[in-house]
Amino acid sequence: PAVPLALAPIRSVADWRDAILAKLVYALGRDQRTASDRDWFEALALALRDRVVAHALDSDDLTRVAGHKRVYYLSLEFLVGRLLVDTLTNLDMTGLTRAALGELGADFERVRAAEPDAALGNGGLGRLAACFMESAASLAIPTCGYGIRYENGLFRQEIRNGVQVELPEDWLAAGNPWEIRRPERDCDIGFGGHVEQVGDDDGATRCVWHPAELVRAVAHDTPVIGWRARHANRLRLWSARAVAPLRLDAFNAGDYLGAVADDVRARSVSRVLYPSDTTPAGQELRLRQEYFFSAASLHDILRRHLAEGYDLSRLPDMAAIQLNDTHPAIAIAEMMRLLVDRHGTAWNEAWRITCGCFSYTNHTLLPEALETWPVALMERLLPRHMQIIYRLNADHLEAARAKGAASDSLQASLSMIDETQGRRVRMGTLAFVGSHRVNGVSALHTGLMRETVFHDLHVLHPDRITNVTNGITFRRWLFEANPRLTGLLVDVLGDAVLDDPSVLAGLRGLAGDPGLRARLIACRRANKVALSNLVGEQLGIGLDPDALFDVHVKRLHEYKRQLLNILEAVSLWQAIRARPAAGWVPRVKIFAGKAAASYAQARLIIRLINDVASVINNDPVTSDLLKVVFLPNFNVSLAEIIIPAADLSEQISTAGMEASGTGNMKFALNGALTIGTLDGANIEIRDHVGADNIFIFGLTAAEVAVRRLDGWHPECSIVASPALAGAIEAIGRGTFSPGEDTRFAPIVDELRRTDRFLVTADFDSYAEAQRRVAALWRDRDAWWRAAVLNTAGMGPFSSDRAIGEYAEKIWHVTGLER
Ligand code: 26Q
Repeated sequence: PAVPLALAPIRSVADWRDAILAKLVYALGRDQRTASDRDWFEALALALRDRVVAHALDSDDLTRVAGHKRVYYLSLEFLVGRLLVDTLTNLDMTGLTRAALGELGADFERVRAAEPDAALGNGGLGRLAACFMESAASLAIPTCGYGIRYENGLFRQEIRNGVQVELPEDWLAAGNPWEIRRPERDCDIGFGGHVEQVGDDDGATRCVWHPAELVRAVAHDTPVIGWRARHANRLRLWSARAVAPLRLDAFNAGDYLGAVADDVRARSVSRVLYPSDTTPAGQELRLRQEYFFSAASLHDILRRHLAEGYDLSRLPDMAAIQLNDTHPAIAIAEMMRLLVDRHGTAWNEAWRITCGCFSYTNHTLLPEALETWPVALMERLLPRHMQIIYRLNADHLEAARAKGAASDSLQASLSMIDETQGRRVRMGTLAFVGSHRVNGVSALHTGLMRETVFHDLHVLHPDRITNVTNGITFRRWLFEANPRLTGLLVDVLGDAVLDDPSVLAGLRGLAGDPGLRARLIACRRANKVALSNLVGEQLGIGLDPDALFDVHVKRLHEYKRQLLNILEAVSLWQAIRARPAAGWVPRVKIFAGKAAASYAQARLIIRLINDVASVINNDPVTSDLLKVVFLPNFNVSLAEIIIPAADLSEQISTAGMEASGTGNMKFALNGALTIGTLDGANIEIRDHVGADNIFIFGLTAAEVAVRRLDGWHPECSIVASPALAGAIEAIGRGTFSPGEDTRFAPIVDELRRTDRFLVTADFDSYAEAQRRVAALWRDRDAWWRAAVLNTAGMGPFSSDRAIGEYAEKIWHVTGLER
């Protein structure tokens, strides 16, 4: 390239200080003497963005010149959180920035806190996408993430009188200094209308779709810099607006609302993130979101491919397109439409190209969470895509018949159209059939995919399903969240631990080292003091940093069984009250997490936790021994404070229901011990940290399946367990809802009558595991030995390892060499 793209490195604090100040004055028009923390954050982010953008341009250029394959990660969610410290860490500019801000009279910690937390995701799936973006950049794999730039991300949670209240989160209110508008990348996306048949009518020949409505997709890029600034990628998020935002004729006639009505309707597409994780909403707006961003992204991918001078037949060599769950599965039909209708590609060749590019990650087996769309809705909103799906389905069922899957029941189960509850399109089947690889997110989950939901498709395509166990980026979840532990690890293991997670295994030989132990204890204690201060400020509850911090933070969902934990807390409280001097281990039970607004039972569990907390925390008999805390508004930034302060990590889902979990990895990496079921990645964590260093309890996935088949009754478990019966009875009698003993009736009834998530079945086993926890806690040496062995075993759970596996097994791409 003629222009040197990479900026000269910053050599001194003075240089960097002046660069930040220049942004404050010239880009923002603010005065140094009156600048707020937010102003400084913006100035700093803009100065950093210059440097990251330079890297991104450079990386892109290199990719193009080398003719290197690119990865496209399509995800309706990117739960990125704050980007400031992430960027500073990867550019190795944190120390410099502290000093520069100091010279400018600004405080680094307050500037850092002024950045809003970008919550464009619900939980695990969205955070996985964010970790993957960071790892792909760190491994120099040319990758572009595509998603929606929601105006309102996940709601802000307040707790009022124990009840969850949802408030809109306005993360863009003060502008977003990280992103760059890319008007030259905008494109128009159609909806509705009719299809003009050009050839014969089997759906396999060229058609012209005349949409009734167009929505403009507006591109915004956020550069993503990798570890040690090796490479930079971009996250391209689309926002929606009308093609003609203002109807002047209506405006001039005095119809001010009518003049902008089209724009309001168009903008609704990128207005808000669907806040229901795992329970599909089923509304038309969701399908519009899915198609809107899939179509804009594919348009962009094909445009780039053609602009770089390649033939469409070479697309599978140049582009790997990963579907993060079925949410973007409509992209498969859109790819066929673009190839066949727009570019005149023959049907079979178009299908070869499509399957060669696409792969699909499944994140759940819950039948109610597998997306299906009513055929009637698809026909109305995406008529050409519905035709294409019918034709793909006919080809697919014909191929199945040829392989012997000819019976009516097999054909019905394999079909892309579900005829059992009205006619609905099975997006999971479309994604499976149109992908060359389909992956689960943990070994157990992948096995269950083969055996259950995708069994028949798996028999048809036995090499398609593969496992890639999830991972987390150690930059954010260790280096940034826990600088104390990171410093200690570097002291003990050397700088190599920063670049190679397998170096962590070197800790194993030091598990009994008293010097290391003392330093680990000091570091954990400091993290616990920091969390205690936050709890004191936010809730006015005083915590003892020497108590065992027992932490359960994640989305509220019945299968994640926060209810099991709070029942055990109630029963523990009753036991302490009965024998206050029995030598109890002081414990703080910490909860945090959001419930989908429409999920009544999950909201009620939040209320129960808060109501139990107010009774227990005000009981003078138990006050030194047991506290219960519910921290409101769990998000990425709060997780970064909570996780390094945890002693015990609660991962207690009903076995077979948590596809992987990634919080489990974050805690164990930071040295918390896990109490958990044999579910998702817990199993692999046990294998790597050692069965003696994790508290496993409860039914296995196979035993859960048997129980459900046999039709067990929760009353048997309750009668057999006085501790459980006592806890349920206290809740039912209004101990935690004085004057309103029916408040928790839906919970008590569910436990006594159906107990779909086997809380009662696992209660005694869980309580027994908690006693093992307390026993080990008393043996300080043994506890810290186990803690060291947890951190030591977590190398394989780096998202660099996960991305390396995707690159090798699924995308067939390598890192870019410099
Ligand atoms: C679907 C349709 C309509 C509206 C919303 C949705 C929707 C949204 C989000 C469905 C599911 C989700 C999120 C799912 C999720 O976070 N799954 C988690 O993915 C993690 C990463 O693989 C796993 O570790 C977790 O086990 C899994 O629960």
